[in-house]
Amino acid sequence: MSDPLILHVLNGPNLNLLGVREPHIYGRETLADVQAICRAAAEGATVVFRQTNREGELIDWVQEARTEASALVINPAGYGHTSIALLDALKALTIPVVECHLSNPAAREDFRAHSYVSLAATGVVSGFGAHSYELAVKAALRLARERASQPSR
Ligand code: CA2
Repeated sequence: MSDPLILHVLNGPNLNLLGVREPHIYGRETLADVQAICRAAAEGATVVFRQTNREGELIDWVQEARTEASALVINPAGYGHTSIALLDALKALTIPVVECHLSNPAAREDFRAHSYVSLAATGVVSGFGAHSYELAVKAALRLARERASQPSR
């Protein structure tokens, strides 16, 4: 039997405030609700779900995903627009990486249109509120399954 898939879902700064402020942009769901959505979408795959307000901690977790996870979903929040260090960490990964956003940053302020994380992402899901996470989890696990079924080179 194939190994069970392990999905890491990482969340960057201020996402702990979800559901508390700016529901017109980010929706009414809390981060706990988003976590439940991810677990339901993962259909039995192990989900490691984390949030941090610290750039270094987020980078430590990306490095951990490199060796521990079958795929990564990351909402880098503000660090997606600013952090070359986060991009460097993501570039070291060989697993599928899906960038996920609640809002559609490209339709907001100009400074949100650029994402360093996108340069290392396999794909991006944005603009669907908490549903973005459901789509991102399913895409990441599908890519991980495809990868697992390919003969290793
Ligand atoms: O749409 C997204 O998911 C974002 O990653 C959210 C980030 C923002 O900087 C990105 O451009 C797009 C902001 C996360 C802050 O979340 C809050 C939630 C509720 C209240 C205040 C902040």
